[in-house]
Amino acid sequence: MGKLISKGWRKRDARVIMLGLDFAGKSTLLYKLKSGQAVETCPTVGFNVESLRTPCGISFTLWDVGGQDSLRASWPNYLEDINTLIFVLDSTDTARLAEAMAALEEALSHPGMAGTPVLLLANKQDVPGALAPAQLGEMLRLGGLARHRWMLRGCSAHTGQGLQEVAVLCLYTKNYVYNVYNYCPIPITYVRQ
Ligand SMILES: Nc1nc2c(ncn2[C@@H]2O[C@H](COP(=O)(O)OP(=O)(O)OP(=O)(O)O)[C@@H](O)[C@H]2O)c(=O)[nH]1
Ligand SMILES: [Mg+2]
Repeated sequence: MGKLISKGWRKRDARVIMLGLDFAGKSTLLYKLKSGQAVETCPTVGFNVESLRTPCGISFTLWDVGGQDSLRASWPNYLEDINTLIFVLDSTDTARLAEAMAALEEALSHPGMAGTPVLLLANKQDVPGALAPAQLGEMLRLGGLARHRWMLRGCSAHTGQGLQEVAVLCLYTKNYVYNVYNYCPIPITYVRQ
C-alpha cells in the first residue's frame, strides 16, 4: 500500500457532496471554484456537478445538491460512498441557523456518513454583520459532529475569500489514496477538467 501511495495511485476521483439550506450559496461556490466568476444562480432543483482538478493533479467531483425544504428528503441518496461532506452555512442568516444545524444533524445520521470528514463553510463573510466562523464554531461543537473529523472555514463565494482553503479537502477525505508529496500548498487555482 505504501508503494501505491508513493506512486500517487488512487482508486478514483474523490467524491465530494455539498449540502446546506437553500440560499446558503452552494451553487455560487461551485461556479466560483469552476470559473473564478461570481455567477448569477437560481435555486437548484436536483443537483449540479462539476469535475475539478487542482494544478497538482488532485481530481475530485463536486456535487451541489438543492437545499430547499422539499428537496432535503433526497439528500440521503447522495450520501453513499462519499469521501467528504461540505456543509455550507449562510453566516448572515441567524434566523435559520437552528434549521441549518438540524439539517446537518439529519445528514450526519445517515449510515453512509460514518467516518466521513466534514468541511463546514461559513459563507457570505463579505456581508457586514455576518457571524464570524469562531462564533459559529461555538454552536457546532455538540451533536453528531463530535463523531466526525471536521473543520470550519469562513469564506465568500462572491469575493473568493477563503476558497483556496477548500484545497484542504484534498487531504481530508475518507478512503482516498493520493500522493501526499504532490500536494500543493495553498494558494491554489482550480481548473476545469
Ligand atoms: N454577499 C454574498 N452573497 C452570496 C454569497 N454566496 C451566495 N450569495 C448569494 O446568495 C444567493 C443564493 O445563492 P445560491 O448559490 O443560489 O444558493 P444555494 O445554496 O445554491 O441555494 P439552493 O440551490 O436553493 O439550495 C444568491 O443571490 C447569491 O448571489 C456570498 O459569499 N456573499
Ligand atoms: Mg443551488
